[in-house]
Amino acid sequence: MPKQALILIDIQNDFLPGGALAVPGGDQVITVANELINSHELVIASQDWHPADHGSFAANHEGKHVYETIKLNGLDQTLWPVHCVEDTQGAEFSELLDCESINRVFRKGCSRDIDSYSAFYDNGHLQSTGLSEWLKSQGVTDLSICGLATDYCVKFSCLDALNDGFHVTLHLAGCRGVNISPGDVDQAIAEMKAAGAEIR
Ligand code: VGL
Ligand code: ZN
Repeated sequence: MPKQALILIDIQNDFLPGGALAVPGGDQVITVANELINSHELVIASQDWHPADHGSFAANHEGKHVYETIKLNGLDQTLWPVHCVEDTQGAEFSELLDCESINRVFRKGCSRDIDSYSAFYDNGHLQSTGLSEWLKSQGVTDLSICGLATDYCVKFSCLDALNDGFHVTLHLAGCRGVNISPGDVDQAIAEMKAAGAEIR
């Protein structure tokens, strides 16, 4: 028997207009997310949750700028503005999101020395957040995914979900991307589709 769950990726204040790492049109995903919440019995949310000294922040690397790429413990790392610092308002879910209906939250990016775009594994695939194991323990087979940002956390979450054997439907109306380079979002969608995601 198939069993469905909804995964809301990083619908947090810092990724919304006015936030530290605002995704263009990011606020437009909220109504779509709330509709999807209404049509799913099991709802999971990921939360980008960084210590203030996180290695993905340009401010923590002297002379480095936002959007530059560095090596962080051997991995390519894009540098970001300080965002989603643990226990700050920017890390909280939007107050417009129907958070009462979220069954479980999985946090990621909590270790200083490695980033975690995916809600499932860090960028080095060294550590699991526990999400995959938990979904399997609940008998979940099919995932609906929406949130922020299409070309980072949504993409890597989708790819990991497919890799772990889940059937994935990506809800495009509930996603927005950063597009540091024009075309990044389109390329991310193509990658998810090629990996087996159903695009809706
Ligand atoms: C994200 C960049 C840095 C995301 C998180 O949620 O897509 N992007 N941290
Ligand atoms: Zn982050």
